[in-house]
Amino acid sequence: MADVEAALDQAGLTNPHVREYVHYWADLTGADRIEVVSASDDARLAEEALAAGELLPAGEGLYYSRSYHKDTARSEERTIVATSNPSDAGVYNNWRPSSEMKPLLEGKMRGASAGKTMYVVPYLMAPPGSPLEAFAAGVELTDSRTVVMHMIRMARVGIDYINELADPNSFVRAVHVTGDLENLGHGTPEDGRYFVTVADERTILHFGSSYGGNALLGKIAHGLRQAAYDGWASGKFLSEQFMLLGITDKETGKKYHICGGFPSASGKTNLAMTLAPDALGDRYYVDFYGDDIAWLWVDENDGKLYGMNPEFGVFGVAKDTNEATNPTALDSILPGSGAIFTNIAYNPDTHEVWWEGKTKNPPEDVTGWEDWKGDKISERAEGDDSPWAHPNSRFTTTLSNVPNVAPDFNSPAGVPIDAIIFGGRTRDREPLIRAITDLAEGVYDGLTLGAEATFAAEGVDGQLRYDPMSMRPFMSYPEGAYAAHWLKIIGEATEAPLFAHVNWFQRGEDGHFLWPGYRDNLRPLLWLMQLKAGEVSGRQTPVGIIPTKEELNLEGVEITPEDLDTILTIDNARWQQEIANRDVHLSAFHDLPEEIWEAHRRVKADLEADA
Ligand code: OXD
Ligand code: MN
Repeated sequence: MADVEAALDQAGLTNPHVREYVHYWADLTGADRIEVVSASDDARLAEEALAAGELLPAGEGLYYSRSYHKDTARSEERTIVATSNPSDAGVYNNWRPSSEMKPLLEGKMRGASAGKTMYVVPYLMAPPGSPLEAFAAGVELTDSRTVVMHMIRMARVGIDYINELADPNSFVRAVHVTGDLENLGHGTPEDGRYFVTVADERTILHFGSSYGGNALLGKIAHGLRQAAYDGWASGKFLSEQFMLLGITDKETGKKYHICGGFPSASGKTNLAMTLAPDALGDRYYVDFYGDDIAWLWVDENDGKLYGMNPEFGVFGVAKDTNEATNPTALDSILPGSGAIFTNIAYNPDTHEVWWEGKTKNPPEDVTGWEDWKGDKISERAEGDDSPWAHPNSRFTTTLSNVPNVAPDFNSPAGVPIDAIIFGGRTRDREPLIRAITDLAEGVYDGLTLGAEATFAAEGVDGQLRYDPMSMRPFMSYPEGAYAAHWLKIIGEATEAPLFAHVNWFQRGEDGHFLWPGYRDNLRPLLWLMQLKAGEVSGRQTPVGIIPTKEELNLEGVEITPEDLDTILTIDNARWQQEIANRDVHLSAFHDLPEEIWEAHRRVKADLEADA
């Protein structure tokens, strides 16, 4: 049994509530040793992890890890939000009573860390001094050293964050126990994995995974699910799966901040880290703030809407990250950056790494190369063309490694938000950009965000898999209340942000993408800022304002006049089909505010009138 007192004393951990919490879980999980961690322990932890074979060297100051082969992604079916109030149940939050979940999780975790070290990871999901700091502190207990190293990159980690809390009892209790990964019955009726956020007790209990999305509890479980619940319960803020970037017009000196949500595989990280297209680089500069989470609030003094990224790092999908799609991401994982790669292909002889899309073709000489499972490429059966890297393989790096990280990314004040964008992924119907000036219509647009099914098995062709505000897997309270909370928070701002819906993915009949995408995606955003500044007026349509051809800055873009017409046109018939689908989608949410239904009816009527 661990000597908890001695470990906490030695680390100087004085917060009595944290001490009590560590005691409780050390006893319950049966961990052999307790170690309190700060970011400054990283180099030692890395040495230990390399010596233990948990990490492998991937170049100077770079690390490679593999997770268990059935443990490579977030598991939405095993993720639960529990509270003591049945009316907290929504459509997506997979609500269960906490009276059922807590004993179940305690049962699974009892004795499950025997023989292991329990690391105590005090963290802050906010720049220190943030007005939302009271919601940002947490202490993750984990029995995995690689999880600790990921946490050090993804959150601000250190003992001072919890010793010096204004309210010493106000921190998220986040317990992670890996479990016996090979015997958890993944995907069977006896599946033993449970990822539970006990939201009204600010307690997170995750059992049965060591993969990032399930195990780095500061990020999704706290940073999104718990924070969304806290934001609603306190009435103070929103927590959304949003990227956040800044655009500076060097000519005028004006700076704009845009945040927004994109369903997965819709290019959110690439947009967040984008650079200005070459032709516009002399005039515009793009600052990176965050690629995955934004907390939004209205400042009590100036009444403006502010946003900040609560994270400290990037846990990015590696697949298709390359010089063309995301050069800044590549620069953030160079030797010396401390980046950790997970589940990509690895060469133990040369310490090189590779993933699909890093280069056009995989390394020609396959000597030494292993796929993400550790199987030798040279020993693959004839015709085996399965990916070398897992499609959800990742790189983990700190924000400060990103070359265009905003100079004020760590500022406690956050940044004023000029626009909120939603990015769908649809092969037709959705124009390049449509701006929405009305708050309820903007929120309605976010609630009807989605991506089209990528292959037949996932859904019906042309029909969206709705992903409201890109929060479907992270919703922690009912959708009707969620919409009302959005209307309340944004409605309190003295200057409403502009909303917009963007789509980079329209295709021609032969399947080609109509818009070049990537760095050129900055162009519609520049138009949006001009619209906000009253410099352009666009063309009003039933579903928002779209740019005229003349208004979009297309200097240096290769696009045919026909393709440009298509991405700046509203296909009324397809839109009316979509409206019928939205009727069904929105009807599933109880207590949806009347303003949202009104917006829906207004858009529907306008489309009918315009047909
Ligand atoms: C996610 C992530 O799963 O950000 O969305 O990792
Ligand atoms: Mn995400």
